[in-house]
Amino acid sequence: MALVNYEVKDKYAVITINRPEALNALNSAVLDELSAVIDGIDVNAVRAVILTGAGEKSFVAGADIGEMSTLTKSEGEAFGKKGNDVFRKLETLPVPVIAAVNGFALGGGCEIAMSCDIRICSDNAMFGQPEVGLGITPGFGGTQRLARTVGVGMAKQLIYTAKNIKADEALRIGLVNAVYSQEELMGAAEKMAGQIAANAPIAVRACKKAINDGLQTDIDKALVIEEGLFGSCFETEDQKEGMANFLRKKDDPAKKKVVDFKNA
Ligand code: CO8
Repeated sequence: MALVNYEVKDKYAVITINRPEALNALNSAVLDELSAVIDGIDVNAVRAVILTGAGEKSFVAGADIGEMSTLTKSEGEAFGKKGNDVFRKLETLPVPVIAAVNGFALGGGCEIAMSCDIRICSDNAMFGQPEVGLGITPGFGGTQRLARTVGVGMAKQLIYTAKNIKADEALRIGLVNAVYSQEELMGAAEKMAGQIAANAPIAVRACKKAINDGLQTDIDKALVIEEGLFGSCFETEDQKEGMANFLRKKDDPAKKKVVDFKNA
């Protein structure tokens, strides 16, 4: 059975980490399969992606502690790089990725969620970076992305204390955007993916690139990045049709229609 399932649903897709007997812990085999699944996404057909975990209990309970327990220094570095490379692929995937966190998101689980554009979770979700309690640092980007996501002080508190937090606290500190019941979570993720997929895909992709690339540089360079991507939209059919539709609507509300963006 696949360790990572991939299902295309209309204009969005769902990736499910499928190792429920180990609470979807990330071993090398899972990371390899996830990497191959991400490589295989047709970002011209798929306009948004949802990442979730199999089973009722866990999104991803971390990197595989059994596999890590015997690593040498160089093997540890290589394992960290393997995870970082896969998570970076997810972060830089041209289309938005929504993490639907359906339970434990600990260590590498919290880290993979932070590589996604948007996080929503179920009310049984639990987040944390327990690594220092295991004698290691967060090694799949946690020391970098947690501070960028929730601020330096809160990130340091979570990482140094290794204390897990529940969904309501994750919402309070801005680690997730919304909390749903377990039953409602996937529906909410799919609704959001559908809303994203209904918008002009080239513009959505340009927004992701502008936000991600802009955050890595100073504001003056960031605004130049935005200007370039904004300008590039004017070469698209979707810009012409999107704006023409607005102007038609203004003239005559009866002409209002939902634009079927062509990704062109
Ligand atoms: N790795 C391997 N197996 C795991 C993991 C894990 N992270 N988490 C759970 N499992 C397995 C358990 O061993 C158990 O297997 P088995 O049935 O064969 O004994 C099965 O999943 C079910 O788990 P539990 O029986 O423990 O379930 P509970 O409901 O009692 O507890 C918990 C759930 C609280 C989530 C508990 O399983 C737990 O604490 N898991 C570990 C969580 C953790 O510490 N995660 C962080 C790991 S470190 C990490 O992610 C570092 C990332 C960067 C690595 C960089 C490398 C260089």
